[in-house]
Amino acid sequence: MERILITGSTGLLGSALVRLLKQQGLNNELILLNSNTDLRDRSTVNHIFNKHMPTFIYHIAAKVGGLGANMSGNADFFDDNVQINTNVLTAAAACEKTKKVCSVLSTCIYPDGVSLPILENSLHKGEPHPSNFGYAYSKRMLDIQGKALNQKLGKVKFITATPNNMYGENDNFSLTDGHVIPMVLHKLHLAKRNNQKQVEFWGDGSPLRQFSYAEDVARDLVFLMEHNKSQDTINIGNYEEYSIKTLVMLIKELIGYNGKLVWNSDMPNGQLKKTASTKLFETLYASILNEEPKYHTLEEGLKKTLDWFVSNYPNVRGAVR
Ligand code: GFB
Repeated sequence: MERILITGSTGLLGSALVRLLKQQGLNNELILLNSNTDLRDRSTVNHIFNKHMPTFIYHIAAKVGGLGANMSGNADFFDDNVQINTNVLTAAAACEKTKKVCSVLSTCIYPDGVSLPILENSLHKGEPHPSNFGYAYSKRMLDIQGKALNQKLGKVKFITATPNNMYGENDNFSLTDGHVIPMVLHKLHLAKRNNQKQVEFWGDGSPLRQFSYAEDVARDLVFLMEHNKSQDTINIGNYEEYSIKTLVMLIKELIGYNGKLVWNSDMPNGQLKKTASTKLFETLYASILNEEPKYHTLEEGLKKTLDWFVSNYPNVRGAVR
């Protein structure tokens, strides 16, 4: 029986992956770690590997956050993620039972200002956007350590995938540290409930982002674990791009908020654009499954996320109590 370890199994992407693998009939095979397990502690990680000797690992756990959290926490994003990643990959390399490890990067780690759409081979060709350099370099080191360990082992045991901005159920809806979709959804939900006259958003709404519903990204990870033999990262996700202003209008419509939207240019825009090509993944997917990978449209994904949020509020991360 395979033993499939998932770090970060209760978060946005981890919980979507657990749901998918259970739908595929896996259950006893799953070893689920959540944020109660401190992966920054090497002896804790080694104990888990000695106890479970996992055969496959989805390494998803990370210190993540939106633009605001990153700008005020580059040191902690770097420190925590480097410790977590180094401990997990070193233990996985030493565990002979472990056949393959799939780790997750993010399109925000690519160099800022490279030609668009971003290709995977530009990963180390320049500095990332200053708003999230701590997180970006910690994730670049995940790519580097995986390749160094593959070289040491003489085989490709460590692969990575690079999704764009993810959203969905079990996200962090914090009104300070959250990403744009959960934070805007939360703000507009409260504004409607409390009859607020207006709601404020960051920047001027002009930045562009690609958004992927976490369940679709989970599907892509399972595909890559099974079929990807390359150690070079591969971009995944919905290629469609939206301005933040368009996104906010979509959520406003979905929630039915009729108040005024205010843009605060004292708050950061962050990176203006980080369009990433998904051609490599689409080609690999079609070559094996003879079809295009299908993604929820933003409207479909937002609707599902909003329904989940409203039916679970305030038992969601970042809720106002
Ligand atoms: O999702 P987000 O926080 O992160 O912000 P990034 C996306 C865009 O939404 C930025 C704008 O242009 C923000 O200025 N925005 C407008 C808002 N109103 C709001 C608001 O109320 N809250 C938030 N959060 N944003 C992150 C990286 O960058 O992307 C992380 O810092 C990570 O490391 C993540 O990689 C995927 O897309 O700008």
